[in-house]
Amino acid sequence: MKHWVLSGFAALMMSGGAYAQQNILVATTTTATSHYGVGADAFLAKLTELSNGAFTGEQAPGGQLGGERDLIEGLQIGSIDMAITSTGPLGNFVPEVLALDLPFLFRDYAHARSVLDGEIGQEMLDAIGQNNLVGLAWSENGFRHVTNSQRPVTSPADLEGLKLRTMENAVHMAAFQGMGASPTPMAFPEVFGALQQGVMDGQENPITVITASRFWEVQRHVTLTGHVYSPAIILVSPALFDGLTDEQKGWFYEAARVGVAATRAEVDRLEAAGVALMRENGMEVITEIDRAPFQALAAEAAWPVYTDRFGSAMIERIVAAQ
Ligand code: EAX
Repeated sequence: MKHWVLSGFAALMMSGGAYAQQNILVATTTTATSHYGVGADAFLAKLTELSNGAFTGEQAPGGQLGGERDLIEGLQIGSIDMAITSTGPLGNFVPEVLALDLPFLFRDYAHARSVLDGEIGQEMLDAIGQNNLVGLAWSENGFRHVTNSQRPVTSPADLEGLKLRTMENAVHMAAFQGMGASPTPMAFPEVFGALQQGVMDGQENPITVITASRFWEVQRHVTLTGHVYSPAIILVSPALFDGLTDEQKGWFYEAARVGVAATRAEVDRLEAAGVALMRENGMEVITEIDRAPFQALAAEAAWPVYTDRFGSAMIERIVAAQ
């Protein structure tokens, strides 16, 4: 005779939800103390507080539940509760979100945060909500910079022939093709090993990720190209979220805002302290470059990947936003 064991989630549903305790796993690809990690901890602490302990949780950091594409798929089928992920692979699921991944689009952090916290960000969350995912709030990864093991990069010519890992993102790949690199998409949990073994020469990520991942162990050169702003998002599985009461959903949204604030504070801290930290750990950091040639080549190659499909109205709205 078979014994059927109810998962925690099924048991919660059958007991009527409100009285049972539920433990939630928040998956990330970065470390437990990274910018996502502090956001996950702040989110969970607030959720537990608001729910009087009905919801507890912990992190599943470091890619232990998979790369970001795997996490999104898991959310859709209900095998993953929650994730904090960059938009890297998200455009493969919700194509209109690719607008946010265009190189040289956001001017600075204030611009990106105000767009994501405003009407445009809400429209994008709604689009995500129509694709079997629930986006609670826009979080942050940061402006991305190129690192590599071969040479200092000061012009697009220096990227030529570099085997450069990109995220699994059509816009990013086109941008690096345009700038002359040989881009290869790869899931984040494989990146450190690929750099270590020389399968890849370089990669690009924000200071948050470069420092949390200790890329100085496998990369010597960093150039603050700031070629693209990398949004992040706090996602929940509809399998979990759709079973909640409106009050419970409200707790999740409120806790997500607290999580975002914690992550952005950590991004700000590392924007201020990160260059010194990278140098202390042996990296050669180039902070000043002429970005114009990078911008021209990246935008020419990458923007049509989005505009050919969706036109330029959204881009114009983002550029016009204060
Ligand atoms: O979201 O894949 C990447 O390079 C991301 O920036 C990383 O997973 C954090």
